[in-house]
Amino acid sequence: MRFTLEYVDSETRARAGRLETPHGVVETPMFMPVGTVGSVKAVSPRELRRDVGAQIILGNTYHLYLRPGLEVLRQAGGLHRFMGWDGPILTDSGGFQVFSLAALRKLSEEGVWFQSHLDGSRHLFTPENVIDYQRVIGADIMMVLDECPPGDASLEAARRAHELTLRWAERSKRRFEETAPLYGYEQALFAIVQGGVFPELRRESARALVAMDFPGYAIGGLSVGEPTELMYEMVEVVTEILPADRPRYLMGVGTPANLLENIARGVDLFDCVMPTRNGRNGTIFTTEGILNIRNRKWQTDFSPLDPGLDGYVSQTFTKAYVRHLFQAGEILGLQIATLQNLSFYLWLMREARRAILEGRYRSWMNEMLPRISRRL
Ligand code: PRF
Repeated sequence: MRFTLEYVDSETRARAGRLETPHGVVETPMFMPVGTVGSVKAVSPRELRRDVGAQIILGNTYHLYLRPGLEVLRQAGGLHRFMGWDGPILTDSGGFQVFSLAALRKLSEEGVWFQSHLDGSRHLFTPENVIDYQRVIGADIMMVLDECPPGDASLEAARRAHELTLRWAERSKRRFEETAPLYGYEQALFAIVQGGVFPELRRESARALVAMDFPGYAIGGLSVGEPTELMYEMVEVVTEILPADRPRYLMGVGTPANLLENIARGVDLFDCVMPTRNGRNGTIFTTEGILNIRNRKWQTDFSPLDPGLDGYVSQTFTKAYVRHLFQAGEILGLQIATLQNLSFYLWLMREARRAILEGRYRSWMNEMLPRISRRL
């Protein structure tokens, strides 16, 4: 994996880069659609590529390990082949999902015991075995196992989680170096910075992980209930320390405005369920603002879903028609809403990248923020 910085903005800390993976190039800043169980819900890989313009997607070790299970993925020849997506895949380690989904978690130095949210069966994730699992999945980019404390964690709780995450990062890296890819292409391992909302812990975490020399760094533990301003402050504190020549990935963030603000603070990669999940409940992101398509006010609005995007879905279907599909409980409504939202997120990243390369990121962002945050 190779990361090349193409341009760093002089007014903000926004960056434009190129991440070369065995399954293709990712132009940063970039948003990764979430394909938790080996499916970006309601969208086919061909649509993801051709209509949305996705360059990389995210999968979850936790879900894939539980279902379909690693033996199926191994026999399929990895997740790319299994799901028919031949672009890059990043997998989350499972740490975060264990804490947000599983029952009866028991955390120790060794790892985390949990009960499956599907059938209650008991499992242990360790820093070592989640590396092995991500080898089987065949992710281009794997993540270390970490502990993500809640947004209101005390200094003591945040310190304990950050220190455990550091020890786990060492063990992850060791296992990574002792094992080999299964499918003939290289995989990369990214570290995860923790430290809650405490600047000194964040600095400690970032410095220690940088000393371990990972090819990329994620910022975890944010957008977990803390005030937005604190999230921005923590990102700033961390990106100041992370090496300029490695990609930075802000996990699980966020709204379109969150993306632009964090790009300005030096983040290159994002993932979030917001465009897909919110789309399925009728919240549609457009170049004109955010609308709830179930609202009565769209009943006879025959304007395109998004006049500002030139894709098939944005131009072909009207607001009135998509509202009708939601009213009628038609599956097509979920597909259209998801495609529109992902197309919008990917468009936003392409525009941000262009503004960075043209040296006008700050003015572009200031003009864009009110437009994309408006409730229609
Ligand atoms: N750790 C991991 N995955 C994550 C997070 C984290 O802290 C977050 C927090 N926003 C989302 N996904 N491993």
